[in-house]
Amino acid sequence: MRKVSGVLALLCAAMLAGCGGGEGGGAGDSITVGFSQVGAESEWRTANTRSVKEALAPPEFNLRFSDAQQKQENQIKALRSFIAQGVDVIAFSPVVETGWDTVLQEAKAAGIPVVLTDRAVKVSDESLYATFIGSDFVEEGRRAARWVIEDSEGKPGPIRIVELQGTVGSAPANDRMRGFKEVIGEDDRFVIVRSQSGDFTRAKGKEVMEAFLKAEGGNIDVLFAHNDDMAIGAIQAIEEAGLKPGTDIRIVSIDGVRGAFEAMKAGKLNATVECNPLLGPQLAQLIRDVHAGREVPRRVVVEEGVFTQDQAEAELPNRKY
Ligand code: GYE
Repeated sequence: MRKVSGVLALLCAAMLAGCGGGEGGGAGDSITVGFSQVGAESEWRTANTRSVKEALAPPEFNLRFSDAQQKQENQIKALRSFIAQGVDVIAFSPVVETGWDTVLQEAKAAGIPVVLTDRAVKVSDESLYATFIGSDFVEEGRRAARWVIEDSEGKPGPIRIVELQGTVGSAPANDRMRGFKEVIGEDDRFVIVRSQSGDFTRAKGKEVMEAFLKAEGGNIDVLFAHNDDMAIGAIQAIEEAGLKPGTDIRIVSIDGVRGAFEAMKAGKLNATVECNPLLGPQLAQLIRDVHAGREVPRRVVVEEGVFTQDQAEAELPNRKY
């Protein structure tokens, strides 16, 4: 099916005809893309949405954007509606990893190629999507753990860690947890005493941290948060409990958004592992390629690093998200 639509796309291009999105498609020869976004849960997501919208702009693209508000059922509905509209390409960032087989089979049967962006899926048949562009979340978890180990040099055990997980069942929560555990488990001074989801939001991060503090008292050495927003929420909870975030409790999170750099500058967050949300331009290129029937790599990994407090002030003006 994909091959057929690729050939058709090439034919159309050769004829300079306006293939657009077929009946439901856009004007002229623009590529109609149905994009289903996770939601607006974090600073990362806001930057990602902006980047996608900027890159998939007219006249080249005709973007149909849908916000799933962190609910898989909304995403499935959006994908079905894109299929019904006969868009040229579907792109989406799946809120959770499993439960996509049926709707992706429907897209395949309709000859609409699917590009995954940001988060991965677990499906029985790999041919259900053309390519996946996103970060290596397992490696991000490992990086956070390596920072914790470095930061704890010379300290005796037990070093008590609490973990704020991302959305239950999401690729970044599953993978960051796995990468972190893998590395931290190599040093027996460390114990993860509590681990719970804060759904990648500030409000939930604060709420769950309050519960951690209540349960553990002052007996927490390190906080590992799966994203900066939850860390920022937790920082508030720590301050309200009369403790000093960044000092009494050492904190590392993931994303590297502006809010994290500001918190580091203020001495309240210790380190952030970069996760680049500016996927728009690379996504646009993959969509062009897939639409034209060109070969694309199965997996495109985004390059990123780690930043610490001492770098925050100098790096802040360079941050683009
Ligand atoms: O880390 C978090 C967002 O999927 C990589 O989702 C993304 C994650 C990101 O809500 O802030």
